[in-house]
Amino acid sequence: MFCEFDACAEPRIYRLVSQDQRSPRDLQKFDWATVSDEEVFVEQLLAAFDLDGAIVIENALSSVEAEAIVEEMRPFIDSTPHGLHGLEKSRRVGALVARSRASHKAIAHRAVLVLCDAALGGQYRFGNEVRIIQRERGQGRYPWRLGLTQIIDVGPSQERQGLHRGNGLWVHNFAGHKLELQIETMWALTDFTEANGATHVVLGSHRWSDVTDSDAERTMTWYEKSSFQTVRATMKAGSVLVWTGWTLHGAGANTTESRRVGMNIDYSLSFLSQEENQFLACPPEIARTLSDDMRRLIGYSQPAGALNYFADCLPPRYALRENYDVTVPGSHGMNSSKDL
Ligand SMILES: O=C(O)CCC(=O)C(=O)O
Repeated sequence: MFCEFDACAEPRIYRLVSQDQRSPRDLQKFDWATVSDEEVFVEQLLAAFDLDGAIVIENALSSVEAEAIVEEMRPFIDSTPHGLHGLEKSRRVGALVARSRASHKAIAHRAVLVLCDAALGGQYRFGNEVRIIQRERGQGRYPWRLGLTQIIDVGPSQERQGLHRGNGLWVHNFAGHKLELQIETMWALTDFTEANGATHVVLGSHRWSDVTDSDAERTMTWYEKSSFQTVRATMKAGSVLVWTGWTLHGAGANTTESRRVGMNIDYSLSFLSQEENQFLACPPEIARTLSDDMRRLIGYSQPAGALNYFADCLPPRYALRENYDVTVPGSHGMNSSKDL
């Protein structure tokens, strides 16, 4: 997702890269259906992800599971106007956690969560730069959580989206900070082809000087439609493209008569704002029906120190208690701090 609010409206300028930084390679694809040794698989995923800033995991869901998500979301998709976010022939529909139980398998998919945990929790690319309060530099793990859930339904005649980096979202310019801020995914819920708008990705762009060096000479906008060489995330329904918040990417043009339905699920560091407010998208009355893991993943947790408490210094799980009412004194049921 790219940011669309005023604070980010001014184009950010970045350096044109030389031709030799543009990669002629294709996306590296991994088949989840054939994994026998998960540890080796994850090592390979991480190595490719580190090199290219994007990978595809095939068969992460079955086509039936992908279809079930579309089916559950169909009434919401069909009642959403086109163009709400600026792309005229597309529809974007969120709140997947609350609206589609079938989406939960994708949102909490083991392969994706393991990658997120290494990239965001462990900052495996920048480990020595980890600066956690009251820890030695390079020590500890950053908390992370779900940041966005969104069906991206690209209709016929939709033009290509400008190339951009997800990390343009955060208002603060993090270029040069050596921090992985978010991991983005695009699930193919229908087959993605070059003709129907498979996502464009610029391999290796997460390592360009405009993101690694905040003082790099800047001559190019993040959002500019550019001539950078891209690869296309063509994939069967049930596969998922995973990329870093620093990787240049954008939806392709749809020149077919059918719709390209994808599901964009992003994960970000817990001390950054969620792009899609999960507490509104999945309010307590729905969140309390979810598993503990899903509750934590969407943010009903106090991941570190005081971060994310509410009301009377309460951890968010209190908001999920059946009888809790923030306007009723004492409904937290605590007599002493030991009850927390
Ligand atoms: O739909 C796609 O393939 C990519 C969408 C995207 O990158 C975005 O909106 O930020």
